[in-house]
Amino acid sequence: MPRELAPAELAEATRHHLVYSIGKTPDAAKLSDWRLALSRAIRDRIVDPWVATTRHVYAHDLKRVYYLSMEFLIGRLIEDAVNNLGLEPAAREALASLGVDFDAAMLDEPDAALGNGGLGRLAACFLDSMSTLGIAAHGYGIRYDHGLFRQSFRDGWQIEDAEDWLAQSHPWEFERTEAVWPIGFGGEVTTRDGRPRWEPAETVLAAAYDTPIPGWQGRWVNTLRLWSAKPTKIFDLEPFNRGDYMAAAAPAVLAQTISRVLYPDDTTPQGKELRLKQEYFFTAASLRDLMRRFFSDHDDAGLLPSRVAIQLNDTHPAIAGPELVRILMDERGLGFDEAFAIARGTLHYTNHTLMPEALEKWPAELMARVLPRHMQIIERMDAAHAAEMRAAGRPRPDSVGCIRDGEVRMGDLSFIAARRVNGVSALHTDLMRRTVFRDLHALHPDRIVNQTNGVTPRRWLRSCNPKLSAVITEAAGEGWEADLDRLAALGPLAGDAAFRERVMAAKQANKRHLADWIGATCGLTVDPGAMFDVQIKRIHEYKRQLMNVLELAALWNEMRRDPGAPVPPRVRIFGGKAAPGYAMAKAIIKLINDIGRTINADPAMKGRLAVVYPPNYNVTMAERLIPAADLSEQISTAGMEASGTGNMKLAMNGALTIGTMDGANVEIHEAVGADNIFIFGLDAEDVSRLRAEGYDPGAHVARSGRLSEVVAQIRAGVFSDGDGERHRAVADNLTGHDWFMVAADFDTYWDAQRRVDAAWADPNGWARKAVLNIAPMGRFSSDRTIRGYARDVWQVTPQF
Ligand code: GL2
Repeated sequence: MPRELAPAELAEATRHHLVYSIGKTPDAAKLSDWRLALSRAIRDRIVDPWVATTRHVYAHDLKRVYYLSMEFLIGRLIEDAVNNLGLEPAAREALASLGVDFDAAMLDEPDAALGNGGLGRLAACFLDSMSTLGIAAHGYGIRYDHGLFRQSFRDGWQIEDAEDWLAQSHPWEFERTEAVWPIGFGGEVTTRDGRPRWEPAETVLAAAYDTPIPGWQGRWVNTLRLWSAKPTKIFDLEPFNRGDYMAAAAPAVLAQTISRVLYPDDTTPQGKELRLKQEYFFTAASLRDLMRRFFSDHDDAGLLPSRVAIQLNDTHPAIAGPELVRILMDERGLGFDEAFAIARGTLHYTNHTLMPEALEKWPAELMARVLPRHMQIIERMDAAHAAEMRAAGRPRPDSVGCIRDGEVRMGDLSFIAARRVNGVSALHTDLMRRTVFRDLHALHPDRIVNQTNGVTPRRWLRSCNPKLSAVITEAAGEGWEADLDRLAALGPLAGDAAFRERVMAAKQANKRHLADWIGATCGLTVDPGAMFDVQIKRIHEYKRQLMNVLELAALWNEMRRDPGAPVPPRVRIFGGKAAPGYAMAKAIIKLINDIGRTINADPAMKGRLAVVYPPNYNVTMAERLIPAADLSEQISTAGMEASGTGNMKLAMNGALTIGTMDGANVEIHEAVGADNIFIFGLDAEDVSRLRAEGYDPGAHVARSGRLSEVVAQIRAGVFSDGDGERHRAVADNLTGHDWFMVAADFDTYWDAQRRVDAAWADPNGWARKAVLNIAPMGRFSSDRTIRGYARDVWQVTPQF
């Protein structure tokens, strides 16, 4: 733990940075200047332990973990730094002495939204845990100029605008001008001195920017290294001198395009060639970087698997397999067999979704054109794998292979190039073995392992929910933030009325705070005494926000029919973005907003039912909503949500889950017990059976009076100013196709919601359930997950 810092000392350091790093005087400084100055002052506190960590790793030659991910949804780093270094009291006092509002300064930092959703946020939680546990790790990714788009609503439709997190200087990073790698694309493969030689047609530079990642109490500091694309030449002098400035700048513009934007789509391979280039760009730069580090103190490439573990976060960095083989063969002179064996001892692959459209595939023609040498190596790896299987008496079925039907299959490539392949929840891993990877699993029965996801309790409990954290500290003692199993101490207190009251008082305070924010930002008055019912995640058909809003409309119908019915007041809150190209998800957003507007405008619903959908859901908004949630909606079609992590964050903060037996809900159900969760609907086997039998959504709609009524209202334009056409695509899809089985689950969802109502009517019982949700959450700390990876996948020993 770094030396204690007195508020006066931090205030002085902040003032110093304001003047000498930011170039402003206190009288002229704006909030963002103060925030940048404070960030610099805090960053100074991280550098010494960062250097010490690096020295320790070198001195002990610790095995290193490299986490390669296209996405790191890290949010505001000032919060992690203040929180993990225990600086909040000092920083609060220091800023107060300078006349600056600490909370406003914290919120002033723009979210680094370098990810889409769960996959990217998981990577951020893992960074925090790897530093907290003392694992020698680097995160490697892309320093996108523009992170995930900014969402607003116009007439209830989603509008996207470019996000601009780098508009102000980013105070946490260090540019490393010495760490620059040329990355090639295209061209051809020739032979020189008997060795294949790739001569790319086009080259860009990958320039490194390092962000230190301090763990809990700042004992260990790892590095997140993000790559930015730069041109090899700033501009072409010849056209410039001719006065053709556009032509002079063109090569630079093209190069910079590679790290310009994050693809706002996390389920389908997009933008083809540029996306493939992005993937190769950061993977190749990362491999060169880590291989340089490895060879700086080892001569024997054969040692790589014992010194280095590389984790591929989904298939996006899957080109790491052929790239590593290429480096070992073409640059280090190893034979193919040896190179392939080394790669297969070093690489590991995490699968994050079973949706077939998300397992990346590239046209073989594109791969051969952009990465000709890699295409040769992929063919060779694939042939070697087939030969190996034949020799072992287990010939491959036709369903296996990296190149099939003119496409390169990154899922198969990742699998055959990896030492371990893991799923992200028990159910998901089981389904991986039985469905998408069934044949590969039969060939390699030991390769697939499970590592259920987790979330960092430092950010998702301690920092976002200080009130509940204080109650937990009273019950479990100091230090639970790095030892979350200690929450178990809360279990026996569920029966203690005074304790329950303290937990619920924290919840109530958080709800009041959120209600104020909703009033200020959405112009809606909501009652903090109502149940806050929250569904926050990317908008996707499989996540079934549609089912939620249809039930909401049905509830409205019921409440209007029977105004005296004892329905507890609810505020239903949505948060989430739809991929810009995903028309159905955008149509669902519009429907939510239309139904919400209709309900909110009904005077009879005042104080009884309200709908809130604040635009631009992001990490910071999640930190507001989660501590204030009573009910957590986790209602995906069973078998579709690989794990979910919002489900964990919400339960950890005392929200009760209404959900299907999907992803990590299954394990949450097991942990909290059937009495403390509202499970409903088809399970994964029911879903596949029903699909196989021939699912008829129209029949389900017809059988459900409530659902039919809502569908008829949608078609009649009840929610759309009489315009029956507006939501036709959604209604037609529901009655005619409904791949995600909203109609089949609707009635059991309705029933589960009424069980929720009944439970809410008993405040003591609800509070007890809330405590019994928090108590077993140690299991969903990302520290537990990372210990699992360390032991079962990477074979490294955490230092703490
Ligand atoms: C996801 C899964 O959909 C989600 O269930 C899982 O929790 C996360 C992290 O493992 O990964 N896969 C994916 O592509 N995104 C996810 O959130 N974006």
